[in-house]
Amino acid sequence: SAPRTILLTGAAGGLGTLMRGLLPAYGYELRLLDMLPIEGEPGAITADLADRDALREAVRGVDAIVHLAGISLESTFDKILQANIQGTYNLYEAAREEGVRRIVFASSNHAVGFTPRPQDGDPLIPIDTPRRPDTLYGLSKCFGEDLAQLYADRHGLDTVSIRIGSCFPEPTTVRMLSVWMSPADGARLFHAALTADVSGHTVVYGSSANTRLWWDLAPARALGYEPQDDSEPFAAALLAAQGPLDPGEPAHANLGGAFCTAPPLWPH
Ligand code: NAI
Ligand code: 15L
Repeated sequence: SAPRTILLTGAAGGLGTLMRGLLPAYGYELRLLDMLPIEGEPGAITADLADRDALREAVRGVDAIVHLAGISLESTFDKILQANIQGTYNLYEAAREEGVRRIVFASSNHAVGFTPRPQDGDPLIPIDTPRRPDTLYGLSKCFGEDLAQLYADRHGLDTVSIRIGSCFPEPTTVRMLSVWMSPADGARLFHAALTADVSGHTVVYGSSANTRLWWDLAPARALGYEPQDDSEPFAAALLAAQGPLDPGEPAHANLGGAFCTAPPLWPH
C-alpha cells in the first residue's frame, strides 16, 4: 500500500523547507526532524543524527523516510564523518530495527562530480558511470549509496538514492541551467521515489527536464517521474550576465563545477 506517514529528516534546511511545503499535497503526513528547531512547527523533533535513541523513536511507525539531514556542502572530514557517514548509518540502523521498508536518500551529483560534463553532441552521463566524488562531501554520498545497497541486499530495506542536481527556487548560475531541479519537480520525484514499485537499491539523477541537461533522466522516469519544468527560460539572462561555461576552465569542466576546484578543507 502507498506510504502515508513519512519522516522527513533535515526538515529545517533549504530543501526540507521546500518539501515541507509541497509534499503534503500528495497526501503524506510528515513527521519532521532536524538538529535545529523549526519555526512554526512545534511538533517537529529536534534531534541530532548522533542520537540513536531519538532516531529509533522518530522512525517508529513511519511508512518511509526521506533522508535530507546532513552537511550539504564541503566541510572538514570530522564533520562529514559525524553527520553524513555516522549519522546516515545511525538512521539506517534505526530504520532496520523498527522495520521501515523504504528510504529515499538525498545523494548528490557530487558523488560523480569529477565526471567530465558532456559537450555539444556528447551522450548524456549514464547512471552507472563510475563514481568520482569531487569532495569529502561527495565521498560521503558514495558511502550513503553503498550503505543503501548493503541494507537492501542484507536486510531487504529498499532505498531510492536521488543524485540531486541543484534544487532551489530558480537557477542562479549557467551550470544550474543543466542541473537545476525545480522545487515542484523535486516534489514529483520524491513522490515517485516513495511510491514506485521497485525493490532493492535504485539510483537516479534528479533534475528537471532541462534543455541543457547533462545526465540521463530515464532511471528517474522509470520510477514514474514526469518532470514538468525546464531551466531554459532563465538561460538568456544568465548567459548574458555570466557568459558560457568554458570547458578549458577546471571549475567548468566537470559535473561538479566549482566543487572540483574549491580549496580542500582537510584535515580541519
Ligand atoms: P541544508 O544544509 O539547507 O539542510 C540540511 C539540514 O540538515 C539542516 O537543516 C541541518 O540543520 C540538518 N542537519 C545537518 N546535520 C545534522 C545532524 N547531524 N542531525 C540532524 N540534522 C542535521 O541542505 P539542503 O540544500 O536542504 O540539502 C538537503 C539534503 O539534500 C542534503 O543531504 C544535501 O546533501 C542534499 N542535496 C541537496 C541539493 C540541493 O540542491 N539543495 C543537491 C544535492 C544534494
Ligand atoms: C549539492 O550537493 C549541494 O547540497 C547544493 O547546495 C548545491 O551545491 C548542489 O549540490 C549543486 O551541485 O549545485
